Amino acid sequence: MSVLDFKNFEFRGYMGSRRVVSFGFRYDFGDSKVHAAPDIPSFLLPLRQLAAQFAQIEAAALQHVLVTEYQPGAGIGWHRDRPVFRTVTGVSLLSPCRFRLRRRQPTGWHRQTVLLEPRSAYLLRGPVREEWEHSIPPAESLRYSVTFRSLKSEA
Ligand SMILES: O=C(O)CCC(=O)C(=O)O
Repeated sequence: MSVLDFKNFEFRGYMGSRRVVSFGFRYDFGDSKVHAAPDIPSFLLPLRQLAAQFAQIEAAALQHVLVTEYQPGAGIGWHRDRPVFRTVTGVSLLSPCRFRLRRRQPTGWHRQTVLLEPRSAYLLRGPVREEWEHSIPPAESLRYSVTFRSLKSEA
């Protein structure tokens, strides 16, 4: 059995309510750079393979893996993923969540919500990646996500 070494998500001194663990690379909000992280554990490689097939990308290109734990009440605020990353594909586990999207329009925010059922996957690429922001409201029950990212610095 593998035990993941979750740490509270920290953003420039602010502690988020979710807990995260990174593999391959980790993003440091202090210097806005990616740094080496522990190797992707073998039990996550089959999931990375599936995510890569879903995203139609080589599995090896998904070099950054982030496992996030959302205890009840934990969510994630509006953001776009950092520009160092290219493709973002995620797998949603254990409980459903509302994946909210918004994009600024001259007349106000254009909003969409996608219901992510447990074991479903999503892909952020193109306008939904570059132009739309996303957020997840506080979880009602325990949820995990596994997000896989490729780096822009790679081919
Ligand atoms: O939990 C999720 O599926 C989304 C995670 C996310 O938006 C992020 O890590 O930037």
